[in-house]
Amino acid sequence: MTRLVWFNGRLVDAGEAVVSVSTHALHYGTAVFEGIRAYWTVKQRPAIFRLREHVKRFFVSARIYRIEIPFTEDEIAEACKAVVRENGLKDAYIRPIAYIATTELGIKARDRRAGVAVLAKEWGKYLGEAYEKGARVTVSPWRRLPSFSFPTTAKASGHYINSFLAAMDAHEKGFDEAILLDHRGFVSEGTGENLFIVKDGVAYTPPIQASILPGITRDTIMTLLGDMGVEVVEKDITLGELLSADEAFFTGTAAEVTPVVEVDNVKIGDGKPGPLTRKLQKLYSDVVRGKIEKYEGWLEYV
Ligand code: PPE
Repeated sequence: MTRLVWFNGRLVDAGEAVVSVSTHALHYGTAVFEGIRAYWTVKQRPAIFRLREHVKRFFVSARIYRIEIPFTEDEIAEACKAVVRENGLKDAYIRPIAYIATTELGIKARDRRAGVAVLAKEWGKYLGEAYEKGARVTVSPWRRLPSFSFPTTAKASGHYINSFLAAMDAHEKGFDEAILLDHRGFVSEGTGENLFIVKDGVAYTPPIQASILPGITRDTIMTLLGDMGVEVVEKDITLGELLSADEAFFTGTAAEVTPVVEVDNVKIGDGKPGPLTRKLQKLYSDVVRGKIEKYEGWLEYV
């Protein structure tokens, strides 16, 4: 992480942005967070990609969990810009987090006021070489929890204990990433990415009902596909459909567009990143760097 962290309303040295070991969120996972990227643009200035949508999701996640953020959406958006600007970053990964700060033990927090921090760091390719070569993934033995267990549309820290298990399992087995199925057995998403498949020129992605996090990158890609004249269908995807796809790729703020070329050693298509995936990778990277005027509305300059 970088030197300056926005912590409860002001920029402080990272060493000062610390919490007590009694913090409610540490014991019970009661925090919500965001992952946002800033990119160095053609205007020779960094811009934050879809900042407003991320900040909005942050507040919705907090509202669902009744975590009381003592700041406005504008203040958090400004904090995101400040950590990029004041740390002198060009490309940055920004991580706002709001956590139940009470140090009183007990699940039922009487005081649900949040501590809030916004961190920033430089974060290259999320899945490393897989961005170019394509990811080799495994289907996790751990399934996504259903939306009747917790609100899967919220980006809450506690939810990630499931992703953690799946990611560790995949890593130990020598894969780049895991794909999780939902409780019914349909394809859900990666540990930190949404998934798309392409079959006969049509793109498919699992629906909200498949316990996915409704990704902002997923939304971006659906818009870009639509504008390219490619049909996108949200529907339940079976493992068989995934394995017989022509192409597959992950989307996410951190992962951007990362090809998936193998699932449990079965090649997807010819086992190389597909042509539509490549095209989207390039287009996404142009869009976030402000190279395409049509999509500049998604950029908020720092
Ligand atoms: N599903 C999950 C489970 C998820 O964590 C992410 C983001 C997505 C889908 C894609 O959402 P979006 O970023 O809005 O397109 N994962 C974040 C966390 C990565 C991490 O390892 O930490 C991210 O990409 O920032």
